[in-house]
Amino acid sequence: MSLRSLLAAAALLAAGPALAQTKWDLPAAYPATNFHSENLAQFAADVDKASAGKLKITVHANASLFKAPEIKRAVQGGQAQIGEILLVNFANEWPIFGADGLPFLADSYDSGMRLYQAQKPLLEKKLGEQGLMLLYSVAWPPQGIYAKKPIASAADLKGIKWRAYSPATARIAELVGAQPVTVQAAEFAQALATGVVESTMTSGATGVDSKLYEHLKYYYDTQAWLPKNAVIVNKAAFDALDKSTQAAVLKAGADAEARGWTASRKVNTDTLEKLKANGMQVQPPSAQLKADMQKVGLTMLGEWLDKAGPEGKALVDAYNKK
Ligand code: PCA
Repeated sequence: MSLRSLLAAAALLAAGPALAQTKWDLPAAYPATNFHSENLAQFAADVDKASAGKLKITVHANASLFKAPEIKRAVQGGQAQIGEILLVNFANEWPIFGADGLPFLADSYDSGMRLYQAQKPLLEKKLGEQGLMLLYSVAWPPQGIYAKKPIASAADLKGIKWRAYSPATARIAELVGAQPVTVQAAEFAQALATGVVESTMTSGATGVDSKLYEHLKYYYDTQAWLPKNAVIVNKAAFDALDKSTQAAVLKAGADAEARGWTASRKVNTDTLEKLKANGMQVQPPSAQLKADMQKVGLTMLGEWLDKAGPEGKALVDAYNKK
């Protein structure tokens, strides 16, 4: 072998691992400091390590690659190989995606986990039919009401400009006579600063992410529901990985799910403290406000059951049995 071909062979060998490297993009909708995004960063690092650098996943936080409602389609179409979605954003596509957005159906971490277990086989089947895989899913902290002025009952929400993030949160606004404006988390701070919206229902986590305390004074901890993010993978991209890399992704996903649910509980406590430290009044809802919101929840459950049909009824029955 000539020196030149030896050098060429050596160069090829050196390039070997690089040739075998796969790169995935992971669009996500929430800021890099949000606990879901931090969990994604840890997940990507775990996959990198467990695959010995064969799969590199780049997390694009804060809707920098795709806007929240576009992420699912991007992963389906293969523009991104993996992505994080808010399931309730897709309730109009299929009601089961919206089950964890129904007020007071599952309103604690324990019941939220039971609802997830009941939902999971259905989610896996539906996503499977769409060429997608459910890798893992983590609940946001419980949802409460943010407002500028004290809210003693739902009547105090009449006419208020209400930021919605999903079909269900827009429906709540309609039912209490508020004016819904759909604004995703990445644009929330600006919408609030410019007066496009003046109230919302979301978690303490998003309250801190978007510095809602700069404009809003009251938080009513209604603990109404715990919507979930889900990390979904393009099935063809997954199938193209070698077996050991596939195993690394699945293991890192399972670890991220367990880590995420634990983090969510802590974030709930920590962020409500941060809202207080930044001057917000964080209170339980009055009996009247709670009763009003429960009534809204019952109306919405009825509407949802009508839309979701036998599949929805089976889901609620399975959840109640767990
Ligand atoms: N934060 C997200 C969804 C649910 C939550 O707690 C948001 O407000 O957009």
